[in-house]
Formats: sequence, structure tokens, C-alpha cells
Amino acid sequence: MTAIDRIETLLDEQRSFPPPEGFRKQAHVSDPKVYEQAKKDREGYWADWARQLDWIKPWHKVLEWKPPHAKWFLGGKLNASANCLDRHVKAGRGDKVALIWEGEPGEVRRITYRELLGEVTRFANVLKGLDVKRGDRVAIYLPMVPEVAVAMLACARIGAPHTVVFGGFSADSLKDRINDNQAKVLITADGGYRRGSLVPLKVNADEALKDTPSVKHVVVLKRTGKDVEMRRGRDQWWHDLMKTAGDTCAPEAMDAEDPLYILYTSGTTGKPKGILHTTGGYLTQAYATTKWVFDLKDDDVFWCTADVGWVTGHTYVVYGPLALGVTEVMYEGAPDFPAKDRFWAICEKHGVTVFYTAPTAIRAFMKWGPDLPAKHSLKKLRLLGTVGEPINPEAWIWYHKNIGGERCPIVDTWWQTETGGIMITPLPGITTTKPGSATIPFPGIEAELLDGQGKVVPVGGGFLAITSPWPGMLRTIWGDDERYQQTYWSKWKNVYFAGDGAKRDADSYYWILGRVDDVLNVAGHRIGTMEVESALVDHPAVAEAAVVGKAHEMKGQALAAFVTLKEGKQPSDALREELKAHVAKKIGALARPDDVIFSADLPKTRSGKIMRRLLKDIAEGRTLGDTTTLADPAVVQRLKDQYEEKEG
Ligand code: 7RM
Repeated sequence: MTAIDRIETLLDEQRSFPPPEGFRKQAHVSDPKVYEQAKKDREGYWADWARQLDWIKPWHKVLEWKPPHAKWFLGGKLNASANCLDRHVKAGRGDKVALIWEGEPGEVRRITYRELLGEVTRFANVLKGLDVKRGDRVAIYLPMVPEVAVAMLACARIGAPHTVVFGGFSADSLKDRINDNQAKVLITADGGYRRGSLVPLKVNADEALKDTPSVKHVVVLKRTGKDVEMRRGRDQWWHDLMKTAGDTCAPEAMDAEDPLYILYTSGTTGKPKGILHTTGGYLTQAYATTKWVFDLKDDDVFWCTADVGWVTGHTYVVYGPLALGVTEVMYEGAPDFPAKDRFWAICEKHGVTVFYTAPTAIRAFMKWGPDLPAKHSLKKLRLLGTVGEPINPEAWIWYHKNIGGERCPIVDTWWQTETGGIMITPLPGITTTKPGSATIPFPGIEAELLDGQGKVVPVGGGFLAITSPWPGMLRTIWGDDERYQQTYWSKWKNVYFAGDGAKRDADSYYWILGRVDDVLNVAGHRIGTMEVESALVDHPAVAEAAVVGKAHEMKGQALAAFVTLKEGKQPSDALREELKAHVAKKIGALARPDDVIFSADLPKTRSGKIMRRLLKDIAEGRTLGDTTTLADPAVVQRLKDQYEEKEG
């Protein structure tokens, strides 16, 4: 862990954006009273949300809290797939489009709630036919096609926890995850499309399957039509199995605390953690946050751009929107294929009204320039969201102006795989937003900023903590209660430590400063990476920046800044000096970088988070650490060569 006790704050962002009057008037919630009401009776408040779902049997107790173990809606029985499908069909909404899916090559499928229920029911029977029983784990390794949602919901229907492995992960990662949870069946495809090429999912799966004795059956979806090897007795085609599958399958009555899924998250070191989510509390928070944060109504078209391989895809592509019964877009491919305006073409074509994406994508759009979104009509958009990393204020302003036409509120939503759903966020009809701040906890969520001793920091920098249990919280790390306790609940007593540094301003708004492991130490001052990076992104030539501390005899650490310029801007020594001066002017001489390294790309995880640890290795001249979770390992090698050339 870390010996840091407090974090200092430098950036002073003063812009603010109250909800537009027209937006406020139509919003699901526009009265700040909801916060007090939730605070007064937190359990009653969450129970009210849970009652908006369909329960097979009601709960007898809302919460049992035996730290660090929480149970929500004890004794209650429900089924997640029935909540996402059957209840909409029963309520007469069967003909409503659930998914508008667009493949990377351009084909479009529209699938209604009734059709989706039919597919899920049949596929649930396929799984049963492969001897999958309640409680058995099923691994899913598919591209972003409707069948990935079908597979997840079919698992939920029969009570088999799914474990989705992102299609970009290697055979090795797939193998480790399967072996960790002993999945009995693997669902994969003959391939998927990414940036015009084929992702060889089945080839990877075959490699993994050499060493996964728990897997008895493999279901293969035909997506690309490419020839793949089918092992007799083990592999079967999805479409063959579906031909004879029955079309009724009663949803299993699952206990509120029965597992819904396991999703792996790679910590900074060591073996990935299998985050376990259960059914009742998770679905309640997914539903509540989807409804209030995204303000979704019957005629909205929602698009969350995340892959279902990440928690954002689980909660805001599958469970939240479908539990709410909205129409949503799902897109298979890359944002820059065949051209860098693909997202805006999709928004225009399908009339997207609420759009949710990651800062890394926004910074790429910013780098590519405002002419691309300007080519498309984005006037149906009414609300924008971000998740995954701190958003630099300039990127926020760019998004607001060039995508939101200065009329759409932006919800900057802070949460984690472990939290299951959104935790800190504006409510778009209530909250005055400030660029770079995720604002305040969602009603019913309690957060604090603490110092190393666990003392509350009312204003200033500290560690972000969640101080009471919430419905969507992880229940444990699969097979490792001890690690669960150690990782999340050992820093302070009975308080959840999120691993993020943050600051709280005089309005009690939270500003996430970055992961605590990345905090900089300059001459005894602890500074979050986000503020220095935001000062760099504030310069008109800069699209993206990552700052790391490198060991320095005098100062503790010297700052090295890796900077990506906007298209058309040229690196030069003059610009390098200008950027150093810009940071010093914006947030203080203390934060002035010693080095500025221009770089066309930054090393990122496959979900788009900047990996500063590797940049630190480069800056300190070490051999590269673990690069297996990188989206593009070549990026760091190029940077390392470039850096050494410059230093050498
Ligand atoms: C949803 C997701 C979690 C980590 C988290 C933060 C960072 C996420 C924001 C953010 C600043 C945000 N799950 N993070 N959202 N930082 N502002 N709005 O990303 O498990 O993959 O990552 O991501 O560091 O701890 S995750």
C-alpha cells in the first residue's frame, strides 16, 4: 500500500453549468429533496427502488451488514432475465425495439423485447441441454453482437453465473479466468470484426482450451463465416443447437443474494480478481442509476459505447437499460472505422438521444478535430455521459461544445467494477456540473474523503471512501474472501477504500485525482496526476497527457509528462518549453514538468485507461514491467526507444 497521508490540490476550476431549464422541467428528478429523503431512510429508499422490479417472492429484511459482508433484500427471490425481458412483454411493450445493433461492416439488426425474450429462452434451453445447472459457471468470449446479451441473459435465466471475458483478451487471460472459476461451458464465435480485420476468437479459445479441464462444451456462434476447427464431442454451432431448442423456459427463482456474475479486474499487480456480483441489490442499483442518471424515457435511444467485457457494458449495456425497458444502440467495432466519424454517423443514423462514453474516446475525438462531428446532425442528443477516468476540464468543455451543442448536460460518473453501478454523479435535472468533477454521491450512497488515519477531510485532498454498504457492491473476490477483506476493507475500520485519491471542494463536490498508486511526490508535496495532466490538456495544442514522477535526488520525484498533440500540431523544443511554462502558470511552479516527451500514443489498458506505471518504468530507465494488459504493447516499446534516444 501507500504511506501517503494527504493529497494536495492545485487546480482551481471555476466554470459551472446549471441544468438547462428545459431539461430540468422534463427530468425524472428535479427536486434536490431526493438526497435528504434517501439520507433519512436509506434502506427504505433502496427498498422503494427494489419494489420497481418484479419479485417472485418479497424480501423480509432490506439489509444485513456484518462488515465487510453485506446482504441486501434478504429472503427475496427474483430473476434478472425476467426483469429485463418478460415483464416488458407482459406489460404490452413486446414490440418495442430493445437493441439497435450495428456491425462494424455496417449491417443493422433491430431486435424487439419479444424477439430478445425468444432468443434468450431458446438459448437458456440450449445451456440446460449442455447440462448447465443452477450455480454452474459459464464463460462468454464473444464480440459485441446481440448474442452476447442473449448469452448473458440466458445464464441469468437458469441461474448460472456468467463470466464474460473481453474479446480482445488473449488465450492466456481466457484460460486463467476459466480456471479460476471452473466454468463448464464456453460460448465463443468464429471471430469478430475490429478495425476491418478479423479477431480470431475461436483460435484463441482453442489455445486456452488446451488447459481448461473444467470446460465440457463449447458453443460457437457464426459471426464472420471464417472456417474454424470444430472439435468433435466438444464444439457445437450456436445455430445448430438453437434449431431444436424449446421456446419455453421458466426463469429460475434466484435468491437476491445468489451470484449473477463474476467479472475479472486486473489489479495493479498479480492475479486478476474475480469480482462477484449478486442478483437483487445489483439489479436494483443498475435500474435506479440508469433511470435517474441517464434520465431515460420511453422514446429515448440510449448508447453506451462500452464493450460488454467491462463492467460498464454489464451494467449500462445489458442489465440497467434492459431492466428499464429502453431502446439502445449496440455497436460492434472501432470508433475510427472506416473513418474517424463513425460514432457520429451512428448517432445521426439511429437518432441517439443519450450518449455515454469514456474520456479516452473524447480525447481521441478532440485530437481528430471538431470537423468530424460537425459533418453530422447530432441535434437529437440531449444528455452526455462519461466514465472510466477523470475527464480533464478542457476535454469536458470540448465534449460539451462539439458533441452536446452547448445544450446537453454532462454526467461525469465515478464508479468501479467493484461498486457494480454508478456511485458519484450529477443528476442531470438537479446538479450544477463543474468540468472535471463527478460532483456528489447518488442518493442513497455515502462517500467521504478521509486521510491516512481515517479522519474526515471536509475540504481538500484525501482518499475516497465509501462509508456505508450499497446494494450493488461486490460481495467478495471469487474464491478469496481474505483478499476481499485485505484489498477493500483494511485501510480503515468498516469503510470501503476505493483506491482513488480525490479532492472535495467547498460545495462538497468530489474531483477524482487519480489512482493513489500514481500519486506524485514533488519536494514532499503529494499531487494527483489528474491536475498536472489537466493543466497540460488546457494548452490548445494538447489532446492528451500522462504525468509520472521519476526518482530525483533532490526533489524526491521529478515530473515527466508524456504528451499527445492535436492533429496538425508539431512537436518542437519551443513547444516543450511553452508547455512547461503553461503548467507552472496554471497550477504552480511546483508542478512544472522536468521532461516533456511528445508521443503519438499513450500506453492504455484495453478499456482505455492510461497505464502510468509503464511510463514510470520508461522514465526511470527500467526494463518494462508487465505489459500483458496493454491494448497495444508496441506503444510502450516505441516510447521507450524514443525516451532512451533523447536521454542517451
Ligand atoms: C466503471 C469503471 C474503476 C476506476 C476508478 C477510477 C476510474 C472511473 C471515473 C474514474 C474519475 C470518473 N470501472 N474512474 N470513473 N475516475 N472519474 N468518472 O471504469 O473498475 O474499470 O475502473 O476507474 O480510478 O477507481 S473500473
